[in-house]
Amino acid sequence: MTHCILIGAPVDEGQRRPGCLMGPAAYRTAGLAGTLTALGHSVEDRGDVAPAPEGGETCDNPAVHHLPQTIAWTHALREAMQGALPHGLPIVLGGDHSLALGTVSGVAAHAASLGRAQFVIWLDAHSDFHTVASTTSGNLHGTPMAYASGLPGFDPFPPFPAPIPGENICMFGIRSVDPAELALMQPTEITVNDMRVLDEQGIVAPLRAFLDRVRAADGLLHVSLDVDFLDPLIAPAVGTTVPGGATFREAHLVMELLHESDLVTSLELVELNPFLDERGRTARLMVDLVGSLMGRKVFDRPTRSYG
Ligand code: Z70
Ligand code: MN
Ligand code: MN
Ligand code: MN
Repeated sequence: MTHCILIGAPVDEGQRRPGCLMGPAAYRTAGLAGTLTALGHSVEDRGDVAPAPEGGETCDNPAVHHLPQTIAWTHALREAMQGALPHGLPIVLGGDHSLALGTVSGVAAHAASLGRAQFVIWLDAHSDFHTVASTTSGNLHGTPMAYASGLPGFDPFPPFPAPIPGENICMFGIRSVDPAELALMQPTEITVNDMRVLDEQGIVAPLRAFLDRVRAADGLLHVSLDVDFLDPLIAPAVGTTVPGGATFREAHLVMELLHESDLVTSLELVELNPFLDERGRTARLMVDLVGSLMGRKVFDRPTRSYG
């Protein structure tokens, strides 16, 4: 039994397609709390976070938009995460992916305070490895992994509390990387399981390999699930669809393996745009995936032999 702490993060400023701010309400409407309690977990809904006061920050890159608002969210979400982590499993209901600037700051600061290593699994079509200086779209949802890696080029932001080493970051589902991101990621030790890797090796072996490293290091594990990790045919409610994403079965399998690992210490659901959904199907799928991550099984008998 896990104490789940729901944190609404109605962040919409990190991209240009309005609607992600409705994400938290859609997850609640799709029955997230009931799904968790039905699995035997306790649920505490802390409501929606409000951004900190804006600071009027500016930067040299004219493409960047909503910088002060994004920094204001970063402060508030870092605090919300740090406040929740000692009490249970935070499940952040986004909100576009710029919210991870704050949530990952919070988990990294928490891990550092415990003297434990922080690991991140990034389930996304995109690497989100731009800096404030390198982004050409100006959409700051494309930056959180570079921030968490401690890259320079985030001057207007608070310094990232405890940069996460590349060896501790594992990406899955990657199929859209801008040239500048590629150049920034190349020298890092980040494991990038792009769709080529998943097609050739399947998703199980690379995921197991990473989870073994988290366990060996007694690390904390943050899972960031971007809707566009999934194929747009099953998850249409997202502003930036990229064909060739994870299937229904692959996504549930990832969640089931994460459950069995018992290593996940925080989770965020990002980029759902309910305004683009078809009768709530994407929101429901995301809730079902959380169900698998939290222990739902089709057939609950130890018939499988792993390892
Ligand atoms: C592109 C950019 C992005 C998410 C789109 C896309 C970034 N690399 N991230 N959707 N989650 O604009 O920087
Ligand atoms: Mn605006
Ligand atoms: Mn993303
Ligand atoms: Mn994405």
